Amino acid sequence: MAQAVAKEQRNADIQMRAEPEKTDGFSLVIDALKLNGIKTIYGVPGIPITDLGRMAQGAGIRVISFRHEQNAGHAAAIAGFLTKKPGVCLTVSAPGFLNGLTALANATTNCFPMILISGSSEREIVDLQQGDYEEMDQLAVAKPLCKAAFRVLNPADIGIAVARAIRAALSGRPGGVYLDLPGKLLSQVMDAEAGEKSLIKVIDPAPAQIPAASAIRRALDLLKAAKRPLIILGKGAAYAQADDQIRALVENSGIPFLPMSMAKGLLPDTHAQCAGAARSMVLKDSDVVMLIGARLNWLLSHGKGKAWGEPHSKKFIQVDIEPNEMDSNVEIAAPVVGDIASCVIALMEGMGNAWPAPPAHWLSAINAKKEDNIAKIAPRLMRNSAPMDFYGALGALRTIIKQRPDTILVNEGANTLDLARGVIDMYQPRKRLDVGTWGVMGIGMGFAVAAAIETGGRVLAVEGDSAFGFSGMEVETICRYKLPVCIVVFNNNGIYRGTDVNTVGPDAATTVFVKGARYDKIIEAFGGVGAHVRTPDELARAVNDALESGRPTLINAVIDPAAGSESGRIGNLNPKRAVSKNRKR
Ligand SMILES: Cc1ncc(C[n+]2csc(CCOP(=O)(O)OP(=O)(O)O)c2C)c(N)n1
Ligand SMILES: [Mg+2]
Repeated sequence: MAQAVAKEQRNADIQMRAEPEKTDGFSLVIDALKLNGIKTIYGVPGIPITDLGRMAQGAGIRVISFRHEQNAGHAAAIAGFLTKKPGVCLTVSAPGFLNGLTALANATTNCFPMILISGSSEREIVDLQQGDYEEMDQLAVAKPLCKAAFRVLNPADIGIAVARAIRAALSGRPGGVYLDLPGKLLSQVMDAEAGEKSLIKVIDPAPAQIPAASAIRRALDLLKAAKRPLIILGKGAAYAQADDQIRALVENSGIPFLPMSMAKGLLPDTHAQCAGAARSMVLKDSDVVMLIGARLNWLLSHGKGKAWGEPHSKKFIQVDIEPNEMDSNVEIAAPVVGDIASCVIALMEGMGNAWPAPPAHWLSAINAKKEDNIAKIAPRLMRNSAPMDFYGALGALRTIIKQRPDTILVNEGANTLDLARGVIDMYQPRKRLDVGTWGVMGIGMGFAVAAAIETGGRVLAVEGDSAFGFSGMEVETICRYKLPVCIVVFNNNGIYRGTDVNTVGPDAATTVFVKGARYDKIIEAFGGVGAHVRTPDELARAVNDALESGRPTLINAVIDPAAGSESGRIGNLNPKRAVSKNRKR
C-alpha cells in the first residue's frame, strides 16, 4: 500500500518536472494589476468575469461589488481622481459593459484616469453576428468614447495590454481606457514562467512635462503688466496634487483666485485672496486671466460674451498639459503647456521674491463686492424655518464642514448642487466631488463609496431627490461594506421644484415625484440609520451624529417644494420655445 502511494508520488513528480508549471488568463490579469499597484476593483459580477473577481479578492485585491455598473464605473473614475492611479471597473459583456460606459465617457470628459475592463463574448460568433450570449463588438463601441481602447486575444499579451491601459489612462491628460477581455482569454493557459516574464510594471506612467522657458517668460510678462489679474484654478489643478506649490504661487503673486467647483479647497474658500464671492465681477472686470488646469468650456461661458464683460480686450494665460486645449474657444495669449506641478514651479521661480502686488484698487474693489455679497446671503443661511429652503438647510451643512473640514463632500442635483457649491466653503484640497464637466446625475453613491474606500475618511453626500434616485440602490452597497457615508436627500418632491401640475390629464407633471416620500426608509431596509428632518437644527444634529458614529446614514431633509428654480443656476441653457401654442396639424 505504502509502496503504491510512493510510486504514485514519484510519477506525479516526474510529470511535474516534465510539464512546466502553467498559468492562465485569469491569473495573468490579476498579477498584472497587482504588479502595477492596483489595490481595488469596482464592479458587478457575472459571465465571464465572476471568477476573475473572486480570484482577485482571493489574491488580496479589494473587490467592491455594486448593484449597477454605472455606479461602479463612477466609483472607479473618482478613485482615479483622488489617487492619481487608474480606478478599475470590472463588468460583464454587452449590457454590463454599456452600463459602465457612461462612467468611462464621463471620466474621459473630466480627465479622470480610469480603466473599464469588460468581459466579452466569443469573438468568432460576435464578428459573424451569429447571436452569442450578450453579443456586442464592445471595442468598436467604446473607442470613440474614451482615450484608448484595447482588446487582448492571447494570454502572453495581457501584461502589455494592462501596461498600455495604465499608461494611456495616466499620461498626458488623464482619461478613460477600455480593456476588452474575451471570456476565452481568461481560461487560456500558458507557461507560468513565460507568463510572469510577460508582465510589465509601468515605469513613470505620467512623465513630467516641463514647460518651455520662453512660454513661462511670456506668461509672466503678461501677468506682471496686468492691472486686474485673476487666477482660475480648475480640477486639473486639484488632480495634480501640487497643493503646496499652487498655494505658494497664488500667495506669492497676491493675485485673487477663483476656484472651479472641484478645485474648491485647494486654497480655503475663506482665504483672503479667494474671489469666489465676487465671481461675476472678477470674470467681467479682470484684464489678464491665468487658467491653471481649468478649461474655457461652458462652465466658464467659453471665455467670451456677457459673463466676461464683452467687448473686452482680456488676455488669457493657460496652463494645461494638453496642447490642443489652447485656443479651443478664444485666443490664448500665453499658452503654457506642461504638467501642472512643473508649470507652477517654473512660474514661481520666474516670479522671484520681488513680484509686485496687484494694484490696490483692484483688490479693494473685489473685497468690497465680496463683503457685500456675503452680507446679503448671511441672514438666509441662518433661517431656521420649516419647511426648510435650500439656504437654511445649506447654512447648517456649511457650519458642519467648517467644523469637520476633512469630510469629503459629494454633491449632485440642480438647486441642491448649484446652491451648495456657492454656500458650503471648502478648506482642503479634493474634498469636493461633484457632477463635473457634464453635469451628470448619478455620480452620487459611486463617488461616495470610492471616496470612503480610497481615503478611509468620512463622506457627506448632499443629493437632490432626483439626483439620488440615479444611484440610490447603492445604499445597500454602503451598508454592506459599512462605509462611513452620510447621505442627505434634499427632498423637494421633484426635479427643480415639487410644485408642477399637469393640467390636461391624470398623470403627474413630468418633474414631480411622490409627495412627502420617505427616502430615509430605504437605508433602514439594509440596517443603516434613517432620519427624517424638517428644520436646519434637526438636520445639523442628524448629520453630526452620522459623521461622529461613521454609521451609514440617510437623512430625508424636507425642503420647501416651491423653493427651487428651473435647472438651478443654469436655466438660461434651456432652449426657448419659439411658438406659444401647439400648432394644429
Ligand atoms: C444623466 C442625467 N440625466 C438627466 C439630467 C437632467 N437633470 C439635471 S438636474 C436633474 C435633477 C434635479 O433635481 P434634484 O436632483 O431633485 O435637484 P433639485 O433642483 O430639486 O434640488 C436632472 C434630471 C442630467 N443632468 N443628467
Ligand atoms: Mg429635487
